[in-house]
Amino acid sequence: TDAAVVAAVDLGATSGRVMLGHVGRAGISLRPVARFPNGPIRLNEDGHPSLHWNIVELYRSVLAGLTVAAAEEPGLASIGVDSWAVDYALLRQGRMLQLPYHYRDARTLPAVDLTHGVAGPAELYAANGLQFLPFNTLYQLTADLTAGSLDQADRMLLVPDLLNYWLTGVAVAERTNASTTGLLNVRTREWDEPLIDRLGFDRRIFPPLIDAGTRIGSLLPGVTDEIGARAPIDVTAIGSHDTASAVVAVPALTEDFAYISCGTWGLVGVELEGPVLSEAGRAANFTNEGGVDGRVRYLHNVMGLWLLSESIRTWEHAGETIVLADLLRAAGEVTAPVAVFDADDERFLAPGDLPARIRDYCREHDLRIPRSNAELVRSILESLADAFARGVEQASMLSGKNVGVVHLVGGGSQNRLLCQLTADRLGLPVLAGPVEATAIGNVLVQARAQGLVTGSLEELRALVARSFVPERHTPARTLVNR
Ligand code: LRH
Repeated sequence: TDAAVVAAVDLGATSGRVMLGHVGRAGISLRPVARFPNGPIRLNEDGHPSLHWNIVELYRSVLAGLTVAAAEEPGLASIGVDSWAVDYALLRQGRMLQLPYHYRDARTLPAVDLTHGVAGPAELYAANGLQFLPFNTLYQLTADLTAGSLDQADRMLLVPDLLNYWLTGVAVAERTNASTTGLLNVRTREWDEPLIDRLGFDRRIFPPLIDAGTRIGSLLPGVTDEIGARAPIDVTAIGSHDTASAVVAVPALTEDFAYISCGTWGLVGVELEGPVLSEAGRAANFTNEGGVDGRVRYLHNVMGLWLLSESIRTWEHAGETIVLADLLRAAGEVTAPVAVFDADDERFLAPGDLPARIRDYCREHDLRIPRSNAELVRSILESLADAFARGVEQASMLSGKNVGVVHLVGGGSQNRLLCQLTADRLGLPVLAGPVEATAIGNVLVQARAQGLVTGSLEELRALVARSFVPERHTPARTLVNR
């Protein structure tokens, strides 16, 4: 045959999906077979609220999606799993010890200081090349260590690795996602054992590393049976960090591109052949995450559509009925100048009343306080566009890479206002889409592993550009004054 069918399991922090991907020389097509919500579940821990992922329910949704996939495509060749980064489960003899924590849980705040008491930020950056985010896995593991829960564990599996383990029985760590732990050495891309030892973790809990494109195993008989497949299906390692898969599917046709992968987070940066470990890059909080084919994702985390979704959740919780399309239209019609706030401010990280925190920020910084939902949304979009533009400019300056075009992929690419505001602030064209970049990147790396497409990331991207033509946002002639 000249077309392979593979299934991409793509789990985001607000929703998950299972997609069937057909890939051949002619192009790629995607078909969603299941979509399901995801979000934190609040539990009580000894009088303290704690935030977790309902990973078992997620796994049930994944199996239900794979059941549909197997029924629709009896020839399904392979499955690949990606998710948000940094979060993990602890296991003992294959048994999960507790529900994974959500990276927005507050337990990491004291853990950051504890960790930095052992290894300071500059030293960590030299070892792992990662931007500082209070929820990087190494801080979470320090929290587990202090809580005593690490003693019992003999394995740590990041979320996609955990699902792969449940699907196949094989426990491995895929490198792109492992690079977000802070425990992978940025030069060797191996577990940094001296650092692991110093932080007091047991080396043996970290599974063997594998690269995207490697076959992990095949579905366990029980799983094959449960999803109604006729024969065991391969599970293939893909860029299991969702952002790594999204960057694979950036439909770039030239070298001079930057990307913004915009979903819950806005990941803004460039792709490089090697890391940049400069002090200026550390000060700007730029990260060197591992990409597919050994590339480096040199990027910065911007708070992203979380600002919008958490505001909407707040309003709905207060009894308002929100229609997203109407809200965005009203935001587009706001003519009064709105506040541009720092979308990176850490106060926006935790769940809860976001509009109140934005208003507080504006009050503290003598900015105009948004007076309606529409003004607040406009303020969010202007602030995101501003942060995106700064991110692209910094990525280019810090890496020396020339940027002539910006690709905005992921859910945010559907937000025309956001794309246009970003183009205006940058004075560069913004090419929007594909929306499902992450699933496409997941599908492509599986298809390449199955031998159905060949070539470099550049060739894969050309294939994406042919199948999903992006929408062009040309910058307004007058540059916005920042
Ligand atoms: C985006 C993402 C991002 C990480 C964050 C935890 O979904 O993976 O790259 O920083 O979630």
